[in-house]
Amino acid sequence: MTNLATTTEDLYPTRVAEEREVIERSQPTVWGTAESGPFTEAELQRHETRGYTILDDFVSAEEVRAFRAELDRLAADTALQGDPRLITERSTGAVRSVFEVEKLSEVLDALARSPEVLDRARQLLGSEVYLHQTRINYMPSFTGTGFYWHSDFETWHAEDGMPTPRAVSLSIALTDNYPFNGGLMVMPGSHRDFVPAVGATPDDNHKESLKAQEAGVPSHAAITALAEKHGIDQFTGAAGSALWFDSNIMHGSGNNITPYPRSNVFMVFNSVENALVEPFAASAPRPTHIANRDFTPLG
Ligand code: 6CS
Ligand code: FE
Repeated sequence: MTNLATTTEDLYPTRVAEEREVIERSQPTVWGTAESGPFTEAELQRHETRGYTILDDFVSAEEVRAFRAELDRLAADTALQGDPRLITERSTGAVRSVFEVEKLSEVLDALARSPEVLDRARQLLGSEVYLHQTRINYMPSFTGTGFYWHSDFETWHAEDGMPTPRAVSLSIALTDNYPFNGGLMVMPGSHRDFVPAVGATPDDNHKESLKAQEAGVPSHAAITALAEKHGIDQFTGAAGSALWFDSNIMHGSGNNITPYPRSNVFMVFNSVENALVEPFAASAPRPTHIANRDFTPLG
């Protein structure tokens, strides 16, 4: 059995010494077909082109209430104090994110395995899937800080050893997403451009990057070129709406100074044919609560 780490070619070199050309994505965005799941042909074509799909009323008001109750329960759970899965806001100490929620909440575990979710992830990725990462983002009111422009796949490739962008994220809004309360911005079509980042990954980078990302962030020049080429869309939607987005789409969110929190549950599905190997640009793999290494297909 050859050691995958040495034979998996690095198709997307990043965290390099100096600025490099954008790498054209060599993999599809949609791997399945209209026959293989709930997305229609038209929806799949738009997802292939834009790199994201918005589904209004993806979960019911009742489910939103149940997920919000879990969000509040986890944020208040004293047993989670000091747990590495709980990330606080640098400025206020307020809860910013909780990771690995499928292991902390039966309600959210059931959501990840529900046909509405699982069949769509399988269809987009054209294979069995497993959970690479899950988190709840609180984006609290008044002091919630956002996430600077980045590609998730750039981080997952560099720090988690994800070979190709054959992964998709689902973000379900648990509060109303307005344009003004730290809503997610995406550059439609940018998922087809891989932007190599400049600068080596610090050891234990995740200890800082989950509060504010420094390594792996594209340069102003790269962001400007990408924004000129693709434009910027803002994801707004009522609580219960869902955003499916490609692992490599350039996205970010602003701070939230309004009285309205912008909370969401975030689940990342990776193809079982894209299982993690050794990190491509980091000294050690990240902990499994951030990058799951149990590739058993989700059922
Ligand atoms: O490092 C990560 O895996 C996380 N960081 C961000 C900003 N988005 C994706 C992911 O949750
Ligand atoms: Fe992200």
